[in-house]
Amino acid sequence: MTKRKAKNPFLTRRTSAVFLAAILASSSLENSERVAPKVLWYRQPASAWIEALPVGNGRLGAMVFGGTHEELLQLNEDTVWTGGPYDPHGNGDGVKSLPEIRRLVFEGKGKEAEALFEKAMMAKVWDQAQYQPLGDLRLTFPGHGTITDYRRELDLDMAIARTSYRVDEAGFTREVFVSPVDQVIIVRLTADRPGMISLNAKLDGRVNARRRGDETWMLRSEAPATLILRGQTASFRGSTERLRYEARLQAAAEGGTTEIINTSEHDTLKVTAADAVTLFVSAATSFKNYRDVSDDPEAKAKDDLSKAAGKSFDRIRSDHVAEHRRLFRRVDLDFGPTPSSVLPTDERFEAFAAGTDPNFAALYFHFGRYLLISCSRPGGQPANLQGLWNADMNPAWGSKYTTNINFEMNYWLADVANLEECAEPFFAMIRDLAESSRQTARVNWGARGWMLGHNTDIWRATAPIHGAYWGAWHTGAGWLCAQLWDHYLYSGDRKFLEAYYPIMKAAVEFFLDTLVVHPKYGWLVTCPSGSPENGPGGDPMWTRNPDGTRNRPIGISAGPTIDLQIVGELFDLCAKASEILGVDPDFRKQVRRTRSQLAPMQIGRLGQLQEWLEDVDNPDDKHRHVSHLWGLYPGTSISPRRTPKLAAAAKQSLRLRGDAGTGWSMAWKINFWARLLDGNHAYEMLKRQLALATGLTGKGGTYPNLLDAHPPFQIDGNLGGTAGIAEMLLQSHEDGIDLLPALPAALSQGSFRRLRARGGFEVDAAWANGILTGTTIRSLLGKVCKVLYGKLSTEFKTEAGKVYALDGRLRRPK
Ligand code: FUC
Repeated sequence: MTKRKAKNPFLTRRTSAVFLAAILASSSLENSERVAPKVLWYRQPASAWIEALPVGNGRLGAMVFGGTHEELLQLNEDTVWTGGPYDPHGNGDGVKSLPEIRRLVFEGKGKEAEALFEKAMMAKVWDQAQYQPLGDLRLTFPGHGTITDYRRELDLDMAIARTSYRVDEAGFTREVFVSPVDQVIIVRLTADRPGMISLNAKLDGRVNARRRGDETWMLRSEAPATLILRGQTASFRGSTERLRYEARLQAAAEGGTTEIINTSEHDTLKVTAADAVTLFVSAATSFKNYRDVSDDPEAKAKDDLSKAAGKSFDRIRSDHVAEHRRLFRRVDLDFGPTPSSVLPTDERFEAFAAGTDPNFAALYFHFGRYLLISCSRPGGQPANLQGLWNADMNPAWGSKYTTNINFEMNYWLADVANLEECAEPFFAMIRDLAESSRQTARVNWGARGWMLGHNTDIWRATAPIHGAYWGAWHTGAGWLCAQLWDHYLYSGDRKFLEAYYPIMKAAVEFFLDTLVVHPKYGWLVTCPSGSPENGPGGDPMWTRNPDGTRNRPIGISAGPTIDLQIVGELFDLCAKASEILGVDPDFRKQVRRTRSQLAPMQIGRLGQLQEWLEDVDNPDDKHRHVSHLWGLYPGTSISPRRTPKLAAAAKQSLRLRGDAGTGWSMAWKINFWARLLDGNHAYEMLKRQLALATGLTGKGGTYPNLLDAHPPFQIDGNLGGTAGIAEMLLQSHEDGIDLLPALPAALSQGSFRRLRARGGFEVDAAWANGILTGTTIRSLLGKVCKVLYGKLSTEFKTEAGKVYALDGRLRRPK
């Protein structure tokens, strides 16, 4: 370890051996099972958000900076959004203009078609509500001098952020976690000698300086030693009611004195000379559901706080750790020890890039699981563009739900990483959207059923926004249904299928009512639609005019490839679901008949899979969306084994698009290459994704805190990248469990435990020198198990609950 330069206040005298011993000691203390410690750690506090560490219980979250003289926790609650329930629909004549919009599209008059779409179909306001920060908790520590032995870490296995350091002879430790059991944020401060903890704590709300919004907040205090932050978010045009929120901070000090200091500027909670202090933060809003904001934030926040304060700290902590581990410890994965594993997290990027620290990819995988567990739990809101963690009053893209890739990507890992509970908020949101979008289906399309464009917000708004280039695409409901169906394939949960079949059926009904015959080809197509955020010409068209306006291709089109894949797979899965459930035989026939009339995928002049019905792909188009490969991943209509020609064309499209990209785009490419069974190329994408991003450069990569850089930040890259690592090691969308289907040479050693496969199996596997050494398969549903490894395959009957071991040649030991 290098010594810190003198100007750095975080002096440290330890050697790397001591650090290693400390890590191993801490890991063996609480977790003897761990192969390599699942810890992010740093030698210095976070100087910016991209270095701070996220903690959360699905609903409440904090970014922890780990300062020594001052600590900052940026707070979030997942229902703090601008506005309130609103009707997003505009005054256009929607369905009346539909035939004319279609005529213009089919006649190649895209510009006119976009203009009419925007006049007839757009939302009242061409945007949606925004996700907002709750506020800040600031702690200052009077009397702290020079700091030594500083260490800051995020223990993924305990879901605890820890900061420790020495001031003179005294050692200080601070732990922060958000309990899913007790619904509070906990900050626990201790020292290794008595009477050493003195602090001032402040809560702060936010007001939007840039937009001069009408949000308000105020601070109050009440006995016993409680600070209260009470506020209301800005109205969003069209909403008649506004969201109210409240956060409460209370301290339980052991020894010393605790008081509230009231000044004209700010009420402060002051603790002096305590032996230890536990801070409790609770928070709640008036959100009941997307149509109702009549809840009582004060009562909820008080209740959570008083319940938690009545419990011992040790009990709160152990309940928290046990609940986190229930999910986190289900799965393990390791790519073998490397000397660099002991380095601070921000120093491992270099070794990973150099190829000497492949196990950094395992840490990234565990962090992805940790993030999903921390930002998406039953009863809460699903992970938005930033998961749960947003410190900005004007977050990029509103920190909303972008549904033409990002929202769906957030949940790709849920089943394979054995975290199906974490997808519950995703499923619940789908239920809401299947209700709220019926109006959009009716007023814009004159159709039954439900549909979804490229964006929604907490109020489940579904009228098209941004402009026709973005908003004309409308097959999001089909995509969501494909992920519902996939969950059924993993879980075999018939009740789930019964509950969601009506939603799948309603998504199909929308397309039965809106697909039209293409006048030139005679096939059924969607129209008007678009290939998400792209148009013929693609990226090279995005030039700027002297007056500052931007040129872009025309997006509106008929039957873009992604739509044909999504609608085709939706029809297939709905027909299968009706068969399994033994319902709707006539409807099933109609669905299958209509499906057979859909336009097929096309291979174009460059050998590429065409993005549109016409062969107009620009070979120089490097656009980050690769929507026409939806059928390769997450869809299943393109496969190197079943449809080799389409797979070869998909590969050519991917080559033309190039390897560059940011955030989620890179994560998607990892999954694409894994599905194309090219592990080395998938790993190349992972290397680009896991390259250190030190600032908001726009170049993508990963920040020092391991969050994904899609400047500023989007969680989809983390969660989709995690799914991509699993996809290299285990696939199950074809006929059976495919072991190590895209194993990169760089990950030639390793093992995983309890990844899930479709058909109801949990799979363990180990390999060395790039070759499988054995696998263990736990049958959950008692189905026949087919296993593939390279050219080897085997098939056997199973009993639910039983475990089956195979060697590296897929033989059952005698
Ligand atoms: C889509 C993407 C952007 C961004 C945004 C949230 O518009 O094209 O890159 O991820 O969603």
